[in-house]
Amino acid sequence: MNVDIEQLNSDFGRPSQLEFIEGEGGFPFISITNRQTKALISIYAGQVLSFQPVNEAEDLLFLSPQAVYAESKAIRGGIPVCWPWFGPDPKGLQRPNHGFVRNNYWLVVATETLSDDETKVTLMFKESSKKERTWQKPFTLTLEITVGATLNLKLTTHNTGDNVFSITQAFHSYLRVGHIKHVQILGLEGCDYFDKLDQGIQKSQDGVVTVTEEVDRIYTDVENTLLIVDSALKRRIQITSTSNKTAVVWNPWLKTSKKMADLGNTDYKHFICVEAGNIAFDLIQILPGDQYSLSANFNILRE
Ligand code: TA6
Repeated sequence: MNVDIEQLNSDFGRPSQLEFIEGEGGFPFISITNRQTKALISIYAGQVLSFQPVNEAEDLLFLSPQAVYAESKAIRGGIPVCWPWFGPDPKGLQRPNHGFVRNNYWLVVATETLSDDETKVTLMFKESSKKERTWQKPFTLTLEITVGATLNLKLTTHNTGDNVFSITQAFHSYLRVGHIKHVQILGLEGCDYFDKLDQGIQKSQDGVVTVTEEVDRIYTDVENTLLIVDSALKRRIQITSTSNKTAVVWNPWLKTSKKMADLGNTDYKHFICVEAGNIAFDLIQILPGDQYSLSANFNILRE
């Protein structure tokens, strides 16, 4: 797709806060700098790639140095949006894992300077944006990204057709950590989870989550606040979400990382995916004319 960076800047640029630039692979990126934070967003995939408050030495997010920036591919890292299904194609039609909006272009519909401290970008994904022809439900999908002292995402699905449809979805956030062995995830204690690495068997979380091997779990009936305690970077990441009952914890560890061309063999030590979403049985039905919003706020707390 041919995107005119100059035109984007003239239509949506925000002097001294927001600029469109040519990013990796020629993709148009949105570069934001305000009094609180620096951030980078890819219009392709509608994906936040970087968010770094001014007083933070490290980014909130992990972005793979080996990420591939090419049409039809997903970008490894940041916060991919999984929609309208999470995980493998629910119909087994071999459509892409995690849906089709993380590997297509979105549209910029608005940018706002909320204050010297806060900048907002609104992206939209419409039926016409997709190459996917097998999911024929009339919809619009809006992603509002607010970049300030914290990062706020709101994903709204609008059913513009005459028939009900169902979705699963998630913010597949790759959170940067100092070292995976010094990470604890708080807020999932006592929750049940489906262990995707053990035939989807349902298990119960005993105590806080620590990661010492590959994990891929769908936690159910989760609290809306999760805390990732990183004693190596001496910080905590608080995720506060609304409208979701499920969350995923994923780390590929060494063996699976080795099979992934867009991830270095030892990168798994430096991120944990903690993903707020409506996943598996947390299927969301949207009636004609109705809309549904999933939100997540990411806040770095200093020890
Ligand atoms: O969120 C966890 C997960 O669904 C895992 O099963 C794992 O495969 C991961 O996402 C990455 O998926 P991707 O399609 O981006 O390679």
